[in-house]
Amino acid sequence: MQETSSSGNAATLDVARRFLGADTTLEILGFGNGLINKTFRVDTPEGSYVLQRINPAVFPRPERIMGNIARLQAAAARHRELAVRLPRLTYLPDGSAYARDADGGIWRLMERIHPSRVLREIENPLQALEVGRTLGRFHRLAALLEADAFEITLPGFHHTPDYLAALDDIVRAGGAGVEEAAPELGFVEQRRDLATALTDAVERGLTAPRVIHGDPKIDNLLFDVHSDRALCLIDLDTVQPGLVHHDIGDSLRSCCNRLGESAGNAPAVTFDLNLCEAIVNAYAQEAGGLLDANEIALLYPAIRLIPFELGIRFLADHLQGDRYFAVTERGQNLRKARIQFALVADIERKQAMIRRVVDCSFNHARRP
Ligand code: GN1
Ligand code: MG
Repeated sequence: MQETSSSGNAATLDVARRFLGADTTLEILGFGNGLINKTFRVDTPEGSYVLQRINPAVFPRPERIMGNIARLQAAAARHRELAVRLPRLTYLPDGSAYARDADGGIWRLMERIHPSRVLREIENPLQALEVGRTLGRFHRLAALLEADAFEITLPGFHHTPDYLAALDDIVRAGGAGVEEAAPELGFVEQRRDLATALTDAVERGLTAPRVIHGDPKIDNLLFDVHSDRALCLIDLDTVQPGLVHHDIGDSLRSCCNRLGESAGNAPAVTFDLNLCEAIVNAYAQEAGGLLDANEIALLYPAIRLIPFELGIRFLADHLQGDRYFAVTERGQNLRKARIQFALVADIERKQAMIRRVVDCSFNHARRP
């Protein structure tokens, strides 16, 4: 997470004091690069925290998030051998894990994992290995839990056909921007079938929901400041039942695009096979045993699908006037959509090699 300069307002201060005590000296700063929630850093003489207002327009039942995080934390505590670190929550004096503000918004206060750093891009193979290892560990812990015991925090999240249907509706309604986006809409049109790759697989019983992270992009993995070791996956809002394929696809679409999600120039975007190999290898070493042959066969489709889905989400949001993903200027979500689609195109070019990486990694990991 990177610090920004905006400071907290009176309401933010009030909420922070409810968690930390009315007399605590504290300093509040804007914090992080998240696109959905409002995030602040709160420093007190005793410690440093992350304070977040969960975006109620995105998460219809934000209190459910806190229940899921508590369940995951309890599991991490029961299974210390897996050494999955999660940010600790601070509770209100009445034992509640969240505070409600005058507008009904929900806030939470968490430990700031410090010192730590966020990588702008993966710098070496060891860091890539850490990405795969950390996600694999997280999935091993999550696999010990009943997916049904976890609440849905974000209905329809990673349900690609719904995102495609929403885009279709927007296009059908017409409006400014649709014409300009013709090349991107054409790109989507040519790949319409891809949207159902994972939902169909679930219907056919080829894979099933487990507890997942939901958003394991590179910004959500904290690294040690002195070494290449990963410390902790953060941003647990989307911990809910989903497919491990969603997480693996999301991690790879984020980490293997070295130019990042906002790269200025879509044609230059590529999917880095070496990074993919290191991440998938480490993941398979850690969690390969969780996936059966059908699920392994679904990994390439998932790696192609998740950037496609995110591209559709960015594109739809652009056409709707940037209501969901925060932007600093008009056109940003369209450019981000182009970048995701450029990534999809490169993944398609590298299909045979990606499939080979997946097969070798998982076969190797499963050999006794
Ligand atoms: C959003 O808010 P943030 O930055 O953690 C989004 C993810 C996207 C990501 C793209 C709840 O995550 O699905 O992959 O942006 N989260 C939600 O950067 O929609
Ligand atoms: Mg998030």
